[in-house]
Amino acid sequence: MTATSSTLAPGQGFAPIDPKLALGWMHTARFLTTAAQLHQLPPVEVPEIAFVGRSNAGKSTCINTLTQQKQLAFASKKPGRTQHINLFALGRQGATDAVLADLPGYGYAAVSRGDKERWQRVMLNYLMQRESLSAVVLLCDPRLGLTELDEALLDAIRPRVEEGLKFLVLLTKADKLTRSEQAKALSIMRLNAAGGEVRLFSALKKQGVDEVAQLLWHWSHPAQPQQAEAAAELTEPAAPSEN
Ligand SMILES: Nc1nc2c(ncn2[C@@H]2O[C@H](COP(=O)(O)OP(=O)(O)O)[C@@H](O)[C@H]2O)c(=O)[nH]1
Ligand SMILES: [Mg+2]
Repeated sequence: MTATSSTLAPGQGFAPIDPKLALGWMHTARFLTTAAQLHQLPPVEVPEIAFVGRSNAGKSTCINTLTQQKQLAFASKKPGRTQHINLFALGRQGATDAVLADLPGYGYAAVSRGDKERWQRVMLNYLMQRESLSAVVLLCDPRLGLTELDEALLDAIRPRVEEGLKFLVLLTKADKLTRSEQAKALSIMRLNAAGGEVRLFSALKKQGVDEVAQLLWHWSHPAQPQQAEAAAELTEPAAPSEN
């Protein structure tokens, strides 16, 4: 069984942690607050991980699967909340150590043009200005590929990715692709997700769940992997000296 050792891409440099720890951490997610505008969101002192993607990409299903809670992201479906940014706290009660942000899905055909433009503005403002934002997870149905709005989002976050914002593209509904289609979708997306991670995800088959939980855990607990890396370096042979 190699699920744990194969979970992280080569070169990522994370010491694997017990997937149960990461999944247990994700399971602590609870509703924190909701806001229609960036300035209505409370400041957050811990890493914030935003989930974004076009409507129907599988975002609610992904959040519910990762947190192992049937209803969590569907809270966003309550009337009046679909156009909101919803925050969920992670970590032990009273010791929140990260926040998930569920952003409005974009591109939904039945929405008026004015509403679409407002959502886009809220989303782009959030992605460009939110101080606590430390990671973005972009959900993409690989059968549709990146849409114009996905591309606009990539353009908006690119400068922040260059400054250290973590970025992950999840290719959702992977169960609908054959193995060779999965491999093709991965390599195409790796070309487009400059500097970001790309993973296959299936809520139906639970594909990628452990892996993504571990990645988000590492991103939100940067001190631990550094310690693990430092420990690993001590056991590596020293670089050759000049003379
Ligand atoms: N086959 C399959 N269908 C999925 C998966 N994830 C989501 N879906 C379906 O895709 C549709 C949209 O999912 P939803 O999570 O509501 O998308 P959202 O609009 O991005 O929040 C629903 O019918 C889901 O059942 C998956 O991993 N596999
Ligand atoms: Mg949804």
